[in-house]
Formats: sequence, structure tokens, C-alpha cells
Amino acid sequence: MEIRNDWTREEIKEIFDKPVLELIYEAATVHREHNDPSEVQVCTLLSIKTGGCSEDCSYCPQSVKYKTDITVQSLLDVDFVLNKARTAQENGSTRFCMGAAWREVRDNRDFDKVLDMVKGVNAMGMEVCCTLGMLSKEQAQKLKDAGLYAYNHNLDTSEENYDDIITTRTYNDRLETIDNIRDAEISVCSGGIIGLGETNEDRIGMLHTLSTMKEHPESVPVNALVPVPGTPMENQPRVSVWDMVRMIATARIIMPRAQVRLSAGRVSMSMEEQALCFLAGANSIFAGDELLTTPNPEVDQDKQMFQKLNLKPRASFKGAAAEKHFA
Ligand code: SAM
Ligand code: DTB
Ligand code: SF4
Repeated sequence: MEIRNDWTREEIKEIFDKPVLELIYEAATVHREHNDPSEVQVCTLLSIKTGGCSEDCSYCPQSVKYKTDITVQSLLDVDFVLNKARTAQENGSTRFCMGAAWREVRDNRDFDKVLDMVKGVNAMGMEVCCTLGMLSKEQAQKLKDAGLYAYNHNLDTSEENYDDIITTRTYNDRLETIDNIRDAEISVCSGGIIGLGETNEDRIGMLHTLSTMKEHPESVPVNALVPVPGTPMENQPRVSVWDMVRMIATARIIMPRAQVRLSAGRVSMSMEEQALCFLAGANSIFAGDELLTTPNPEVDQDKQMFQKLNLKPRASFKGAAAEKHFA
């Protein structure tokens, strides 16, 4: 199947609304044409700067606007981070993602430290990813020069729903940073969260924006809200597995070569539910008992799941992103 960037909302809705088993079957078929379905990439996240963020993202425990039970932590030391990356690699991770609770990157000593972290992780032969908030073109170029492979910057929800979730920045700010990443030839990781009280139209809208970008994001994280006490989303009901499967399967069908990442929310999913997500085309997980600040399944539990489902952890630098990176 050809890669399309001209999907209409109606076409995406038609896919999204299919009977769920039919949808899974179609997504599984597309998945097999473009990816090795026996491989799932294992990635590790590390919060390199935690809490105290000036944005008001209503799902996020790290915003200063909400009183949550997290430990605020200024930027970690380079050596500490590189040790964490080494351990992650020893445990089978091939991608290491460093997250900072910043609204945007500033040109200061902290940014220089992050550049050193990027250089160090890149030298280990892992895919190095950062998520640091908004970025200028110049900052994106500096990260590229340091060896950054991917940058995560989520749309999170539809343009229509954005103001109900975040008021301190606009959808357009988000798109601009994504353009800056693309222009610096860093691979784009962009997806969203479900379970924020959005409608199916919002979910379809977000998938429409992602799949009609000039180039699809090479990586599309699908997060299920982890409701955190103290945030405005604390009482949101748990996302149903069928909602997760519809998102993953639709993303897989309309962006066949993207790495679709089953991201936050696995801690409340059974192995059987996660298996459905892999069948529907998810081909990455985050490993380790913590995401950035919220819990994630234990490493041993994931090892057992890989054994049971006959999944293999994927090597680094495979797929569309690698082809562009090494072209
Ligand atoms: N500050 C940067 C930014 O917002 O781009 C990077 C870090 S931020 C924590 C990265 C992503 O984590 C957000 O875009 C959101 O999709 C996800 N996230 C944050 N809190 C979450 C939660 N409680 N449950 C699920 N996903 C969450
Ligand atoms: C993404 O889409 N999911 C990951 C990664 N990008 C940075 C983060 C999920 C964070 C969940 C909330 C937390 O642990 O603080
Ligand atoms: Fe800050 Fe990112 Fe959390 Fe929003 S999601 S409050 S930008 S850390």
C-alpha cells in the first residue's frame, strides 16, 4: 500500500468506526506489509528535570498549577544520566528518551548539559530522543549536531479540543516546533493522549492532522491517560482497551511505516489487552517501572509478556526513520 498524506477526515472516520474486529484485522494486515510483527521496540524514558513546569496541561502532574505528589528535581547530572542509559541498554532498550518539564528550551547552561547527554547516549549506539518542550530552529539544529535522533512533541488532542486541555500555548505553537524538528532533519515523534474526556471526533481530528503532515511522524505515541491526583483529570475513568485499539489500529492503517508506540497507561492493562494492541499494530513499549513520574509495569513482567507472545525486542536504527537518518 502506498503512503498517503492526503487522507480526508471522512476516510479516517470510516476506518476508525469499523467493527472493531474488522479494524484489527485490517490493521494487522497493513502492519505485516510494512513491519516485522514479531518485533517490538523496547524504549526507556528518563525524566531529566522533573516538575515545576509553567504550562497548565490538565493531564500533567508536573505543572506548577496543580498540587500533586511528585518530587521536583532540577536538571540531573550528565554522568548520572549516561549511567541510566547504559543500564537501559544492558536491559535491552534500543531507544533512550530524556524528558524535561520545560515549557520551552532556553539557551543556557542547562541546554548545554542536555547537548552533552545527547552526545553521550548517541555514542553508545542507542537511538537518542528528547522531549523538552518548544524549540527554535537554531536549538533544533544544535540538538541535531549533538547527534539527536528523534524529538517527541505531542499534539495530544485535536485542534478543536486543545483550549479545553491547555491554555498556556496554542496548537500552532506545537505545529511550529514540529516544523523546526523536521527542518533540522531530526525524526519526529508526535502523538497524543486519550481519556481526557475528548470525543471520537477529536481523536479522528488529531489523527487527521498527523497523517496529513508533509511527512508522517516516524513515531506516533498513543498514551492512555494515567489519572494523577491533584490534576484536573484525576477523576477521569480508565480508558477502555477498545478505545486504545481503535486509535492504534487507525494510526497503523493511515501511517503504515510509523512506529506506533503503546506508551502511557500499560500499568492498568492486562497482558491480553496489550496483545490486542500489538495485533492492531503497536510496535513499541516503554520499559522500566516508571515512565517520567507515573508507574509502569515491572521489567520482569514485560519479559514474561515477550516470552508468552513470542515477541522479540527490536534492534536500534530500523525503519523509515533510520532510512532517512543514514541516507
Ligand atoms: N514538557 C514537554 C512537553 O510537554 O512536550 C515534554 C514532557 S511531557 C510529560 C510529554 C508527554 O507526556 C505529553 O505530551 C503527554 O502526551 C504525556 N503525558 C503527560 N502526562 C501524562 C499522563 N498523566 N498520562 C498520560 N500521558 C501523559
Ligand atoms: C509520550 O508520548 N509518552 C511518554 C513520552 N512521550 C515522553 C511520556 C508519558 C508520560 C506519562 C506521565 C508521567 O509519567 O509523568
Ligand atoms: Fe509541562 Fe510537558 Fe507537563 Fe505540559 S506536559 S505541564 S509542558 S511537562
